[in-house]
Amino acid sequence: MDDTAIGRARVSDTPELKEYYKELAALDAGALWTVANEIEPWYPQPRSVPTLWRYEELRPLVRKALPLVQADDAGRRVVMLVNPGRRELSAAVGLLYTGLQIMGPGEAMTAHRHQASALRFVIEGTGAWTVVDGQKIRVGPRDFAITPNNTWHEHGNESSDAPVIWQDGLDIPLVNALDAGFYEVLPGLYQPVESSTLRYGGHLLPYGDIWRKPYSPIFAYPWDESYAALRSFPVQSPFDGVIMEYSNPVTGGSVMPTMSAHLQLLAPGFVSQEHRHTGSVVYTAALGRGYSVVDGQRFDWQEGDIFCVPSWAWHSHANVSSEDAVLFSFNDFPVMRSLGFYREEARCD
Ligand code: GTQ
Repeated sequence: MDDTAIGRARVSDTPELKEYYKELAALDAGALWTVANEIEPWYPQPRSVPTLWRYEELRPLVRKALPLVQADDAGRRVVMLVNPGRRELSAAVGLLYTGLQIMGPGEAMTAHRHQASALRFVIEGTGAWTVVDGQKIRVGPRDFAITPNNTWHEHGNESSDAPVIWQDGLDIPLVNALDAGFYEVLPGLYQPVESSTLRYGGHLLPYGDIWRKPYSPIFAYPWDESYAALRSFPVQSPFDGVIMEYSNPVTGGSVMPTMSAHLQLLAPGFVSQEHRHTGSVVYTAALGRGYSVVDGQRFDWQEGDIFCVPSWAWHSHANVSSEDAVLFSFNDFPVMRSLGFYREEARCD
């Protein structure tokens, strides 16, 4: 990986060249060899850095937002997680956004839709609901739900006593990097609820129906069933423990075209091997405690903590406690795979 090798750009500045670069700049042009090694690195060079956000530290500030801003003024009352390597972008890692949204008892947000896809992972509180394209979904702690792009959605908290805090995951930075963002507020502000039972929630295809949409018809994936499935599966990945992908049952693929999500069980005493891959991942400690090593940095995590793994960073996960540890995560692998950008490597030394 030698930038002085033939095949890399290795032109030294001279007074004539500097003059020449000025002439090019005046015409809104430039010489490729001045930037070639930077814009075509040997391997991915993310500016996002491995970061851990501790729930214990964030929670009081998330709760502080409740009386400070009206939900209707904020649109959504969310504390977003900003990667310290790239503060100018509202992204947690790579082109993924995440945040902690708080909804007070009895609160309801207005309906909107946008080009970005969204997913939710409930951290605490029992009264959360969301209406996605007319179907009302109720979610509790550790449940996972999706709001595919351009579906009308609104949400709230119907409990009478405690706030709900859930994690939002969106591909907003990806949509913006591609200059493809659109946003609409629903005329009338609230969707008529067609059904308070999820139409496809029983995993049954209604008579006469052929599902042709590019996302999963299952909008909510409850924790109890997901955790039970993880616990019953005997095969472990050396890198991830018992890991399962939330999937679209129609295709067997990811729940949405741009983002996928996983749940993984690290059994007591499990210490993974290291691997790296293209694509960015945001992890949430769903249950128990453990640690992950990302690019040589150790992050000890416990329930509610969120951390990220930038593209191509070596990482491993461990649970040295005597209880189960479960990580929820979401990623941009579907984008990487569909563009032919996905690569993975195990550490062999
Ligand atoms: O619920 O649609 O955290 O549009 C950020 C942007 C949540 C949402 C966020 C959004 C949403």
